[in-house]
Amino acid sequence: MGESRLILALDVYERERALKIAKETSDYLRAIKVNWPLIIGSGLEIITELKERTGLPIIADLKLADIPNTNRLIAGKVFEAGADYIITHGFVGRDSVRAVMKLGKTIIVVEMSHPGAKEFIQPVVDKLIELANELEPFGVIAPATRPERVRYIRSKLGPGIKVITPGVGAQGGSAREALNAGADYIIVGRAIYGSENPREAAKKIYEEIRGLREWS
Ligand code: OMP
Repeated sequence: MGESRLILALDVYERERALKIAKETSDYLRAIKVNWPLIIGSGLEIITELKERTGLPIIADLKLADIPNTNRLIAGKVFEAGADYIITHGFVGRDSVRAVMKLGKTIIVVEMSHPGAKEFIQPVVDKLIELANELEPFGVIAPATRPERVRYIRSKLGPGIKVITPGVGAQGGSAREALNAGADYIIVGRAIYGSENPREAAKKIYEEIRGLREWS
């Protein structure tokens, strides 16, 4: 990925709106993350189209959590559409994660950003970190809403594995704090696409974090 450390979560339904926002903000982005809302609203081809129009890498955030064969069937089509990375859950086990990793670059969810993540995910974070260290994916997801957890996860994780943190802005997390805690990239959705001027919103975050040092 290029120089910026900002990833846009493009969680809108409509193709036209998605393409417009992507075009307006692309100068400030490292990658675009596509989740179910956009895929359901605009079809899988939106991945191909966003990639062609912006030249940016596309992260398909499907949070896969199925048996290896189903994960493989889904991931195959999504990589074929042009996705550069897929986000998958780790709690389903090594075999399910390996099925995705065989097909392309993978990001494993280690700890989620919402309050409910404390119920079931946080108690098994050490095991998910262990899984990531063993399988060596491109990166892991950690919560920008809890910088102390980002710091903990970074400290236990192999240096070659990127830490990617959603939860900045609408969920209350700070871009600067997440990066200072060891995140490599931040994910921002509503604070950009929901703003009056998405380009200005992206630029503001880009400029806020530009001077912070790279961790890995
Ligand atoms: P905003 O809260 O609007 O900035 O969007 C955050 C984006 O990151 C959404 O696409 C979420 O689905 C995603 N996300 C989280 O918010 N929390 C997580 O723990 C994991 C993700 C993700 O995997 O990207």
